[in-house]
Amino acid sequence: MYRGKSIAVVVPAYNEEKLIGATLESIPDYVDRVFVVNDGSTDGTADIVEEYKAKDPRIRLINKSNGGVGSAIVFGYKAATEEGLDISAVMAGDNQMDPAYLPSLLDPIIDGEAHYTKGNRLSGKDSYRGMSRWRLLGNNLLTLLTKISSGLWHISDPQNGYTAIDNSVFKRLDPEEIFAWYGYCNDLLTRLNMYGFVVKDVPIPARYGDEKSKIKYPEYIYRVSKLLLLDFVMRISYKQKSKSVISFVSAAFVVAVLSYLGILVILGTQSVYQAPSQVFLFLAFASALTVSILLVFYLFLMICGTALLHRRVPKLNP
Ligand SMILES: Nc1nc2c(ncn2[C@@H]2O[C@H](COP(=O)(O)OP(=O)(O)OP(=O)(O)O)[C@@H](O)[C@H]2O)c(=O)[nH]1
Ligand SMILES: [Mg+2]
Repeated sequence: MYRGKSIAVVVPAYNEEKLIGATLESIPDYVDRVFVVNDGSTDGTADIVEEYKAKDPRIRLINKSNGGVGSAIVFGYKAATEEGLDISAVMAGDNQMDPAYLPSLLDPIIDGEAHYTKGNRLSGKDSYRGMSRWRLLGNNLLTLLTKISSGLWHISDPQNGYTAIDNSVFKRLDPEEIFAWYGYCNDLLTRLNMYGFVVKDVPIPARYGDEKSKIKYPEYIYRVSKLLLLDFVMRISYKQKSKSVISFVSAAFVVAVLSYLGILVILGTQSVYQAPSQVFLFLAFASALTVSILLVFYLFLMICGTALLHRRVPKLNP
């Protein structure tokens, strides 16, 4: 228990025989349950976890067929909610997450400031030390794209897997909808914002050691870019149902119509008011064109979104 709340740690592990032991040893005493999700490792990961399980009754090993890191984490979240634990944190099986920072992820949830917290390695110069230049560049680019996709403008380092979620919030999501592969963290951010849940960044420095990343970059770039685009459309389509978006679009439509009417009036009276008409004509035309382009873009998104939502209807459970 930590500050009166029961804590689960979900450990996704795929071929982590080298580092899974160190990861499990480092999990703090106040953690109530540890769910190691091993999906299809071909090395000795499962055997090592079994050894630790015999010594530490908090550990539960979940073996499943390989479905990607996202699906492994969702499996862990499901097990934790089924066992009635209050909060689930994620600590990867490659010992990249420093347990000393776990309280800073749990506190905002317990204090009612956030439903989901995540580490941020981009908060200052010292925090991204150890990250290669390419990774830093990629991370910054993904930060920008995820801000646009998810609408969470205050969030950086979306790829950070060191997170914690309020399990009462997880229960309300549709787990089958969450992206199964590496972009799961970006997808979860979009869904949480879409439903109005609060996400908070916690500065946590990067920790790199002997681990080997399993990410294959060409596949990663293709699949995650596609996901970010689909999530953007999904979010906008979902939000369009809200009153504020409908009134914003109606207001934009009125501005466009009035601007075009203004142009017609100016053209009609041009011979009388020759001098000022050029400026007004230009301003009215520019505003009408801008608003029209935005409206066309918006309608295009709506059409795509409607088609998309037939496949992936976002649901929020009561
Ligand atoms: N269960 C399961 N775990 C996975 C899978 N793919 C990756 N993982 C685990 O998820 C964690 C994170 O994966 P990494 O490949 O290290 O990716 P990352 O930590 O986001 O990126 P790096 O900074 O490059 O290490 C590791 O503990 C992996 O063992 C998978 O398909 N199934
Ligand atoms: Mg890693």
